[in-house]
Amino acid sequence: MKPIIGITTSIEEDKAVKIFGTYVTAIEQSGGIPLLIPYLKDRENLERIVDVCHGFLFTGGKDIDPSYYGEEKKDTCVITQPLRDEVELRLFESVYQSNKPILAICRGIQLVNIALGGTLYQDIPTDYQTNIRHRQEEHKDQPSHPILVEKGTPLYAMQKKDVMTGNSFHHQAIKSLGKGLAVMARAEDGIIESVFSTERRYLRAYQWHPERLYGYDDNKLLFDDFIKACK
Ligand SMILES: [Mn+2]
Repeated sequence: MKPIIGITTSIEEDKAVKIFGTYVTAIEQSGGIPLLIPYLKDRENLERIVDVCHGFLFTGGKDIDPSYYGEEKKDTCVITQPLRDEVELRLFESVYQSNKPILAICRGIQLVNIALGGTLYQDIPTDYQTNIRHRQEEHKDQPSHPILVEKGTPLYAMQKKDVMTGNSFHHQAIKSLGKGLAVMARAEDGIIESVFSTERRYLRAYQWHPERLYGYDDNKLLFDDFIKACK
């Protein structure tokens, strides 16, 4: 039976629900049934979605309000979406408790880290010394900076290589790690590009967008591996 995968969406100021179709396609291509999760006010409704789905994809998007990790919002922090923050953090809490598989991408890795008590660099160009452009000028479907995979991690077991090519369109990144998270990969400047949970069945998070890089390395494997874990 194909697993149903709950996908978080961007909840805009005007209440519009948006998502890049690339996430939906990637889930379907790897054998899952995508189900978009809108803004739900009622906690019990969200709980029912957690019951129904077999796995969850936390997607990319705008910055998360720094008050969730105890910091004042700096001017460099871009737009925040209070409704989305509220839904996703509540959803994460419930999914994490359920021990169902989690895949998190871009904003997703940041959300997972914050939900588990970690912090972020609010703006890499001003808060971190680096020569790497984490907000690439190349097209989103093109790779830009290398991803250094750490040996002995699930990502290494999957890819069997030390270096992958990643795309990069983030201006924030993990500063201190959340509870139970371990690093799987970094950029050459030390910025964390991937983590996994040592305390849960399956929680893998990537700062780059594998769903847009199927022609490079085996990025599709990251989705195949997730769907396999959801069965
Ligand atoms: Mn990057």
